[in-house]
Amino acid sequence: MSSQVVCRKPARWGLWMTSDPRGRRFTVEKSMQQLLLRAGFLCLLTVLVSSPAAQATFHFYDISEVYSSADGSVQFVELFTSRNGQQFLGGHGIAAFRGASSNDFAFIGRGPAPTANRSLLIATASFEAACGIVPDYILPDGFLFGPDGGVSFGPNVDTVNYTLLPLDWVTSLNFPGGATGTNSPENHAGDTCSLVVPVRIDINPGSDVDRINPMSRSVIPVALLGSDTFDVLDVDVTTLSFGPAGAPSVLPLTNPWVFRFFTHFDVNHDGHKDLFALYRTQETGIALGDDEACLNGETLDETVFRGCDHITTVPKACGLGFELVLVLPPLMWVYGRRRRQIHRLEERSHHSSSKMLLGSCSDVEHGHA
Ligand SMILES: [Ca+2]
Ligand SMILES: [Ca+2]
Ligand SMILES: [Ca+2]
Repeated sequence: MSSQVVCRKPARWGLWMTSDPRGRRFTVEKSMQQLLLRAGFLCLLTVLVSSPAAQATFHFYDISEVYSSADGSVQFVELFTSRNGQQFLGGHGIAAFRGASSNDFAFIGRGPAPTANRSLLIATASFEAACGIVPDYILPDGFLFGPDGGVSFGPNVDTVNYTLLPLDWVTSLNFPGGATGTNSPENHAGDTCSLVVPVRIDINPGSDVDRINPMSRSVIPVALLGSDTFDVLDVDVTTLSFGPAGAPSVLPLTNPWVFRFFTHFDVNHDGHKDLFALYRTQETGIALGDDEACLNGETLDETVFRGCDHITTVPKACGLGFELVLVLPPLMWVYGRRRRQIHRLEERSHHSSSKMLLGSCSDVEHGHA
């Protein structure tokens, strides 16, 4: 006869306390279903405790790369983490220090996610133009100290110290370890770039309106401007390339005669000789909507440089800027020559008519006489 259960209450794990009609108390095993339910709950609890979401924080980011230009206008700090759930940056920040001086930058709100094997790029406003990728956060100019100093992330997460921060546009400090290597900033999206020496260029020199019709069959004049710190004689002219597609110069810059008489002169009259060259529009890769075009090149010691200038792209009907510069002078010359010819013919004709008139008058006078 099976016992009739009249009351139940928990005894210990896996057992129920029960009693029969005579009041004798004993324990029985729980049903398998109840045991599975309890085991499932424990598993779920374990998973929740050990899951990345439960570890969602910020402190697994480390400082991975640091750079500053000599004037402090182009600086960046790169962070890296191999873990997910590190986007909770709000309330934390980066501090640059040197002796008793320090600069602070605070993150606001959450950072971008996911974070596993991603970088965060915190850079000055001029960084994008110098390197070509968009930083995740903007630092004020001169944030990092140099040539010696340090950076910390946290507080109390990661701190790096340096004695000689590279300022050469080529190398940066990489951490952990602080080794010097070619700069390689990377943002959260995974975009990477390398800083290059910035130089100045002038597209359509002497003209404030740099209109370019991308479909034009003409050429675009570009002056690479020399300065106190940049001598265009140091340029390896075979490396010059203009526009997104890297058009080569139409002028043979390696020809000493061409170089001396057509390309190497002071275009903007500032006392520094410049390097003038022409690039075929359709080889530049400039497209409608582009608002900037850049000239890339290397110096003879293989230092990479880049200079950019603003442009306005226009459709074919409006893109007459440089074409008119080329076509108008000969047209004006032909027009002027034609006008002079007509004027001379008119003068001759007027002179002949006057003579005839004078002759007939004289005949009349003689007739009267
Ligand atoms: Ca890097
Ligand atoms: Ca210009
Ligand atoms: Ca000049």
